Amino acid sequence: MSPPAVVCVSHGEDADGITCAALLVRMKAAHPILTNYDDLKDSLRSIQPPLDELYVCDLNVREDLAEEILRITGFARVTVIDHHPTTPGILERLKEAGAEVVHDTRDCASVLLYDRFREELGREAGRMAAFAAWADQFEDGPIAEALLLEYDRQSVQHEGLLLAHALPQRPTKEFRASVLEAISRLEPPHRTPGVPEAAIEHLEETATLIETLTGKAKRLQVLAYMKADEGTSIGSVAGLITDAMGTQVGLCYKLKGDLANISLRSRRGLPYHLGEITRRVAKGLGGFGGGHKRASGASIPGESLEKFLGELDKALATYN
Ligand SMILES: [Mn+2]
Repeated sequence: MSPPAVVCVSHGEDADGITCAALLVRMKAAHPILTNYDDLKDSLRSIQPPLDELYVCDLNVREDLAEEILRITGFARVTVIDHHPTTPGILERLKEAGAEVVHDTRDCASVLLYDRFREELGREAGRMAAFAAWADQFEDGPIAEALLLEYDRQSVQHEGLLLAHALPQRPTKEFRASVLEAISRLEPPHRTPGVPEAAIEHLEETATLIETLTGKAKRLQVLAYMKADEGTSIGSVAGLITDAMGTQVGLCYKLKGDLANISLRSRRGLPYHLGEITRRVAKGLGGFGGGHKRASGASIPGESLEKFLGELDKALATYN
């Protein structure tokens, strides 16, 4: 088998990243590599010549990853499409090395990708990007807002949310690959085998979880937090904590070796940028973190967890 001419490395854990990969499969017959932040460096390292084009989608380009991408610009055309807040200077360096960078923190990556390749992809592919906008909670982005006017709003919303609920329920390679393949054929998610069932299962788990969180989470001034139970996603639990506890911010963590992996979610309409605050507090404690306005994450030394909770809560409280 000859090596693929076009490769897409995309975030494989949610609808936004998978949709980016699917649209590139459709448009460029790209070979998709679905990855996460733990495997991303290895995924990029595996990319060797000969290659015509590389797309990196829905992935925050950190300093150490930029080096790998710069290496690849030496032998292939590179396009980065992302919406995560990025350390200043990194994207500029990629551009100087000849990479194309499509970056805007206001829209999801699928919508940015669709907007960039609108002509080639065509109107029906835009519907898939619109699903991703709902699933990724970027339906109010400037491009997404206009795009959503083009299609039946409620069916697009429902299809997008089917993906949002089904994907965390079936975190397997096989399921993600079948969703990717279906989107690349522009099939609405409700027709993809297993998607509606997984979504309903997830909703049931969510309802049960909200009922039990009330007794488990601990409340500080602005945030409430808890340790994750086995097998739950810290991101979704963090979001549900704000629901169950009525707090502005929810935090859920897992201990992995001597590290604490932390996920945070805030309600809409709050004045602060959760990603910025998370980054600052995590960095001060010898870890790293960051993310979006209402969703962020951090990885810090486990022994600093108590301190992290206190400092973060204080930083949030002084904003109010
Ligand atoms: Mn995204």
